[in-house]
Amino acid sequence: MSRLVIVSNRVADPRKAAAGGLAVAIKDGLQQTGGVWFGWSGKTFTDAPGVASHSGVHTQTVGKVQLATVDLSQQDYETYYLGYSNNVLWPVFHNRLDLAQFDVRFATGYRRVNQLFAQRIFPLLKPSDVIWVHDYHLIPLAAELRAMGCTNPIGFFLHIPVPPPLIMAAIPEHEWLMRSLFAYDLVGLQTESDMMHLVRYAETEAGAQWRPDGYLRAFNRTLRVGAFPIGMDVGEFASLADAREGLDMFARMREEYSRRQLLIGVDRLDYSKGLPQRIQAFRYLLEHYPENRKRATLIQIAAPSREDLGAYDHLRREMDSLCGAINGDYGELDWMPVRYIHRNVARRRLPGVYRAAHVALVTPLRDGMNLVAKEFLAAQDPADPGVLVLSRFAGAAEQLKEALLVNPYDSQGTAQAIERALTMPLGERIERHSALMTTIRQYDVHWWRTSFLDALKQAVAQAPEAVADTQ
Ligand code: GDG
Repeated sequence: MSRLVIVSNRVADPRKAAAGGLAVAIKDGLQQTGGVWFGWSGKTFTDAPGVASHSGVHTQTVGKVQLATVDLSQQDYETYYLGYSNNVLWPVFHNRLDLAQFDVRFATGYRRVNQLFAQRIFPLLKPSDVIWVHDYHLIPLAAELRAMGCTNPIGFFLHIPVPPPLIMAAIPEHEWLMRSLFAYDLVGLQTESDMMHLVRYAETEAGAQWRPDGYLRAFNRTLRVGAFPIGMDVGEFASLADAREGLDMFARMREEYSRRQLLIGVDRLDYSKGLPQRIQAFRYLLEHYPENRKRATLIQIAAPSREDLGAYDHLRREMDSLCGAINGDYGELDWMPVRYIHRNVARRRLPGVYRAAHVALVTPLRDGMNLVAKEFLAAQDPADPGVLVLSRFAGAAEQLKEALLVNPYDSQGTAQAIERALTMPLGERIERHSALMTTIRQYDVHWWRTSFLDALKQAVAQAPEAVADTQ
């Protein structure tokens, strides 16, 4: 059986309880076949940048898995990670051209780190290894590996959305990025609409031919493209919910909010998540449906994220101000509308918080998938479940059709949906929840991993020439 080599920006230690569903799924895949998980250590050093100055690979072995990491120079961290990954690709792919900072030094650093990764991974590879690269930090990695002579099967999964072609084309290096993608054998995206954006981009900007069986042909290469909506590990989350801390948390929340209806939001503090718009919609609810005053409380957990970036600092101040204003304007001595927590909450407590909530607000302005939506559903009591209010712009909306879908830019419409969720009869709640659970169980994270890897094998088995010949 081929070994699996996972490459991602960061590596999670699968032994740690804090690791989420994705780490669990990857660990399962790696444990089955044995393999390597490669990424940045999270550490930086201050020497001059450049390949020669980088220290070696740190390795440790966990069962059949080798964890391999490299440190980055401070300059590489600033240009590859903060600069190109999170100040160019993240905003543009989430349709936020206004926040993108195009700077040629960022692109240079991004390429340099992808080359560094390729140089460090290449000696670790065996001829029969299957390589699976994750996310926007590493788009050109396969091209760099191919340039060194790597002929292994290489798949890529993009965890974030693909923007419409004209938005993608605003990136000065978009042609290079696209050409780099064709060095993979398979590119996996979260949704059908992401897939169509990529195909339309490749057709119009690179003259690609799209075959209905899922292959794109351009740059003398054939690339298989598919939608593989990421799922969660329902079983892992259920056992977390049944563990002592999950149960304790649930009991404490239910007691604390016994006379209230609880709404929950759990997000990284990121401008893609629509947090200010969510507070505004909740404000609209209190203004126009006053029966919710002194009754509905929104707990918003906003885990700190990418705090070295200016846009995130701006968002933090905006949230402080909006939450302060809603509590100041509507709060009473014995009730505050919003409990805003700008801290990381331990993962083992999350299921208890989700389960105590009557409504979850998952209202990103744009999202690849959104696993919080699925976690909330998995944590519910099937006999008395809460209701999911979900943005139509989350990738999850393509799958979770029985949620109450909203346009997060529309405060009035979102407030109406929240009101509907808060007053939904038990029968309808059970019906919707049960249909949604069928979907998340069927398309869980194990389905995601195996269907991606099967498609990668199949894509490689179809030699490019053979595909081209059949055209
Ligand atoms: C990217 C894409 C795509 C959140 N707050 C805390 C906490 N979390 C956990 C949640 C969930 C995870 O973080 C967030 O996952 P999402 O999918 O919602 O969003 P991103 O972090 O933006 O992830 C996204 C995903 O990749 C996977 O492909 O779905 O679209 O943007 O698991 O529970 N966990 C803990 N404390 C917190 O305060 N422990």
